[in-house]
Amino acid sequence: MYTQALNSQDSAAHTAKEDPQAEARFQARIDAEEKIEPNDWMPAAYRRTLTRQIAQHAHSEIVGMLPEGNWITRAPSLKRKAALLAKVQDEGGHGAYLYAAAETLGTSREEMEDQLLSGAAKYSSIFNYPTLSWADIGIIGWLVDGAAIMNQIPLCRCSYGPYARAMVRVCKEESFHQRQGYEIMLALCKGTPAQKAMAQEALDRWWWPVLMMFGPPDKDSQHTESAMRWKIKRFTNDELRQKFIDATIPQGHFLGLTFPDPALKFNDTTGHWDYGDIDWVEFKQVVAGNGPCNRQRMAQRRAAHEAGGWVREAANAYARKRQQRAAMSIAAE
Ligand code: FAQ
Repeated sequence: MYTQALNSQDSAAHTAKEDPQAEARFQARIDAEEKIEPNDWMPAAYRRTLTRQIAQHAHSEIVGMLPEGNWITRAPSLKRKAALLAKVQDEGGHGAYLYAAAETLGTSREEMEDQLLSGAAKYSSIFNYPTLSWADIGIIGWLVDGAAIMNQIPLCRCSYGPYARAMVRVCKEESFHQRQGYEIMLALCKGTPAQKAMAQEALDRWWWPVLMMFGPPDKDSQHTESAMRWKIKRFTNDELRQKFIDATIPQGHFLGLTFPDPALKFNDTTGHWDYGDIDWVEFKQVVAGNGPCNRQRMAQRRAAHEAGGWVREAANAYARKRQQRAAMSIAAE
């Protein structure tokens, strides 16, 4: 998407030598809300943190196809199947834009894929939970996409141009995903007592893991301070989590559902919903690879990568053939 316009890896723009004056000019551009583009000078740490965040985001979209993909063959109607197929394809597309945006920072897609498949790279904790019932598909759209939108709308104003631009389209698609999820929940909650119970049971399992999507509390977040200074992040993890909770509680109450948090209470003084303690030990376990589905997800990704080997070989052979033909026609001129 962008890489054809880039300077080579060893260009002056890419190898950002630490230089206080250049850093001050860079920060001034950020403070003036200018976008940083791939060939611009940037501090090595800015490049590193963006590559990390965008790659993790891309991996999340790709691994995130698995829990919902699990239900495509079991969707309860043709309409639901068509919508779910389209949604899962959209997530694959988001992964592709994000890998392209990360490549502009100098790391190849192959390297990023290797990091995912070797277990060296992270992806969102939420995709390590199982989808046990059809209501889980409603919950993923309503809450997981809802949390993703809350986090990604501010990323449309991220200082790095390619990431910000990719986010604009991603957010449009995520908002369709969120609405289709909420509509599934509405249908279940207006349905039979068994359907309503299925919706409640799904909310009980997913609520706390969804709150973990926003990352560790601010006091434990390693990257927030620098990411805010560089205007990669516009809000802290806790700020976004609170915004999400405030927006979501009334939606859940409209469905007639109860959130599995006895401490949840509207605070008239702050104007926000107070909530109970998140189990950060569980979060750390899931991120460390010990969640309910981590091993299954990675096994599925590795198998898909191996099964797609012939496509990569064919694409490379075709690219070589085109290059040879182009070289021959130049030689013949
Ligand atoms: N899971 O210092 P911070 C979606 C890691 S897309 C796993 O606070 P930061 C679409 C973090 O990477 C969902 N790891 O980090 C969809 C860091 O590790 P490192 C993904 C997590 O970057 C819907 C360490 O903890 N969205 O759902 C998590 O400033 C439906 C310290 O944390 C994005 O990636 C976590 N939940 O803030 C697809 C959005 N949280 O690298 C299919 C972009 C934190 O130092 C179906 N990313 N960590 O080893 C971000 O906004 C940020 O990266 C945060 C974390 C907010 C996720």
